[in-house]
Amino acid sequence: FPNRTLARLRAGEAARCLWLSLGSPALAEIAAEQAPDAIVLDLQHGLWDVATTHVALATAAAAGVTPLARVADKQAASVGQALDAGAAGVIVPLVDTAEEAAAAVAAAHYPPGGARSGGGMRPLRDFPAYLAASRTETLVAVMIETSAGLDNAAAIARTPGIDMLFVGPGDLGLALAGDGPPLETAIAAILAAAREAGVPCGIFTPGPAAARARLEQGFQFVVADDDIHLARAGFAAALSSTSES
Ligand code: 3PY
Ligand code: MG
Repeated sequence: FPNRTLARLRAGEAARCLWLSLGSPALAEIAAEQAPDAIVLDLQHGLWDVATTHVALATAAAAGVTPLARVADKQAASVGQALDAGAAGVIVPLVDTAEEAAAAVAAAHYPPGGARSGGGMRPLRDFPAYLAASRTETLVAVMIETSAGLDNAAAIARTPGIDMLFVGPGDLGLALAGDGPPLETAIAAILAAAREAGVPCGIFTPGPAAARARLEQGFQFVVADDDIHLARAGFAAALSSTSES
């Protein structure tokens, strides 16, 4: 807090994140030094544990970069743990219905608006200040990446307290393979549902070219790159440019 990414989204501006899966606080420090709007720790598929998550989120916050977590699942405990660790917002995967979206909002906010439990080393350092800031500065994004989520995208987008829809093209592609609309048709429908509700829409993008294209399409939050892709591409390019033949 303050949440630079949420401020940009609320102002109708775009935000770019760096997505980190490899579980390295050192890599988070290097990423934060590049001054993205946000870093996202992937707690669903990444290599993060509780201790490395705490360090990486603090490193980002100290650099003025919004520390976000894509949480492991849509359970309230997963949302609360990420926020207690210092995340200024959560990206909740696999949200199917408006009820689940409302549950994600409730999990991220303290009473009376929500049901988050008070505790944790970071919130408790100065709880009155944290409590006040958390009410306006906590970002709640829900992922649309299932057939049900696609069907319910309009209702999910209208759920009070949702700050952003975030498309997961990987899982959405898996869900729609075989039957269902083409992936790009589904993605466009989710973007339209978000716009109709006046809610920003983000999408996972595999690198800068895809990120630029999605920004031009009207998405407001994109992944400029992620550590797995960058490491593979960087190492492969280095080896190929030093090969003998
Ligand atoms: C997806 O594409 O399914 C994602 O969850 C992106 O991280
Ligand atoms: Mg996914």
